[in-house]
Amino acid sequence: MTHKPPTPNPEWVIHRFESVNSTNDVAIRMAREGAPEGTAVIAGEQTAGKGRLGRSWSSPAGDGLYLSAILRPDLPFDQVWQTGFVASVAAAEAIGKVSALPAQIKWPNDILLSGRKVCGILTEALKPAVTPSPFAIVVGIGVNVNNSSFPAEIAQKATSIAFELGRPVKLQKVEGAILSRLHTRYAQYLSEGFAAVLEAWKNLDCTIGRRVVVLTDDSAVGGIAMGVDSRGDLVVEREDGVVVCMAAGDVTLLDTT
Ligand code: BT5
Repeated sequence: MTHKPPTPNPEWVIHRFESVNSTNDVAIRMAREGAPEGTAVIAGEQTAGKGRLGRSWSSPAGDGLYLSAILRPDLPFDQVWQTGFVASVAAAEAIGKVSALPAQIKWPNDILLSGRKVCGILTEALKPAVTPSPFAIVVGIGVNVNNSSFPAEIAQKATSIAFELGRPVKLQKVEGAILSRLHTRYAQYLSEGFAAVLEAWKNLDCTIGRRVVVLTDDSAVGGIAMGVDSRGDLVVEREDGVVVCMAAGDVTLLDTT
């Protein structure tokens, strides 16, 4: 089967909302109803923005970009996780371009400016059984654009583009850059494969070589981040010399660069 790449930016078909619970939830509903690849949902505010693993994403009105894009790659379903890497490369490049600051990726797909989280990515997939084939992936991207403050629980680890630059930034500019880079990197992923995207990811990554603690539901693994393997797992050498591959988790960087 041949795969049709998404319509090129600016021809994404964008559905705009003032306020939604979650752009991912809206996009999932649209995907179930057959919305094609290249459909994007953008909201001015999310009342129940989602992070990974049931966590929440602070989404105040007017300050951030809340965007979900529907992709329908003609690829094996077990490669869905790779689109998270595609999106994180695209988001880091877009934020870097708009801000002219060095945006970096912390494994697996947090985007950081000055070591603080400026963007998070949540990828969700619908199997062919619940959506017209090929299956659908919803890539949710949240960017702190003009936030000048954050809820107390994230104040120490979050930042916005405007906060870093000391001046406001046009949301439209960030949106255009994200959609453009997402299109480019997704097209590259489809034509060249995951290795090319992973190479770009590695060039933006700030995790490898650092002393880390990786928290999962039931463990905390400390050591040196040695690399990312072909499955996207983080390879950590523990202090006792044992090397472990982490498929999921939250990384805390312990040393400074
Ligand atoms: C993420 O999860 O980072 C994925 C966030 C995805 C948000 C987008 S917005 C558009 C689309 N629609 C949605 O409903 N979601 C997507 P995770 O790695 O689990 O990080 C969540 C954690 O980041 C929270 O537990 C907080 O500690 C922190 N956090 C929450 N809001 C934040 C914000 N605005 N900026 C920085 N950190 C935040």
